[in-house]
Amino acid sequence: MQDVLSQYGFSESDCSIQPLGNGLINSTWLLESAGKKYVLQKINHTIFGSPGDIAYNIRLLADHLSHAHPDYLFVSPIRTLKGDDLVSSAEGFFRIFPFINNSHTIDVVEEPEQAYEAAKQFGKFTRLLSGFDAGQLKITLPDFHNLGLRYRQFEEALLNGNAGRIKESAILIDFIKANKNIVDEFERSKANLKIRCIHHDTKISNVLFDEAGKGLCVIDLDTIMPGYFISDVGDMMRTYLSPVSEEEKDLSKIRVRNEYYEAIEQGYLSEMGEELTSIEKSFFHYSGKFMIYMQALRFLTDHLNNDKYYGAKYEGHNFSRAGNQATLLQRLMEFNPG
Ligand code: GN1
Ligand code: MG
Repeated sequence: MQDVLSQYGFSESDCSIQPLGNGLINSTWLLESAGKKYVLQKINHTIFGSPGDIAYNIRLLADHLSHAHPDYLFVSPIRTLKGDDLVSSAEGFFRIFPFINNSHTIDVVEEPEQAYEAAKQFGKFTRLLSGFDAGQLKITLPDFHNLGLRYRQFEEALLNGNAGRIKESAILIDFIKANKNIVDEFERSKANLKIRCIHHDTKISNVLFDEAGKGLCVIDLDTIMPGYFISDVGDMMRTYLSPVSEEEKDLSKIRVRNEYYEAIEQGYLSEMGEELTSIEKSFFHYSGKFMIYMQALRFLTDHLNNDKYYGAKYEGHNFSRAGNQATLLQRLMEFNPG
């Protein structure tokens, strides 16, 4: 790490470094040096093929927002002594963000107000960038939320994946196939959805809160790309509606909570209500089905492909996550908002 730290003028002997957060893709640490806190992150280069594109996007947005909305808190990386946003070392690609004082993240939504605040922050982010041409952004993960492609990757895994796992997953595979209409609806909806600046990873731990519990800003900016609002609203439904996360193995605990659904809707529309067209609004409820189905599909596909994308902390981990998400989808399909 010394090689990386020295490029910022830090020395390993003066720094304390502790693991931070629980993201599945990148590695994150809290770095403390000379009484100041930072967030050090190693980008997963296997997944993000061009880390320089991420740095490019964040810089482009930071420059735009600092002119168009100077009061908006947008956390961009600190620069190295040479002025770079990103360090490439023998161990990979690293960057350092300032730690926002008196801020914290949460891992589980425990109050509807938290869902409201988070939804408001994600809505605000897209709204403030409505005057920015999303087409200028580099595509950091091609086809990230292309549900049609995700389905084709699933079909490919059924042909060439782990045969034993395919056999054991029959019930889940059938459930995914039986709900393929969600993919077809995506293909039909696209013509009606505007291309916007979308965060694409709106889990609650990607929002910073202040001490009073108000949302401060959004973080984890690597998947900001042109996209559809259903990605952000849907991922909030996926991760805020149920009292338990995708890691829960006791499926009886998975529920859809109406007050959280309303909080997402009110929070997001408090910012985006005037931005979304009425046709887009008609896809609001579909968002949740879209994202939960996609996550079930991605976890199941990865299980069939021997966990090569997400990794697994125990045997059958991605199978368990896929079953969790399938149950959540089932609960959402039974749910009537209001
Ligand atoms: C990954 O790394 P993390 O936890 O922010 C994934 C998301 C999934 C999520 C599921 C780049 O996000 O798309 O929804 O896991 N990010 C990538 O927990 O694949
Ligand atoms: Mg992420």
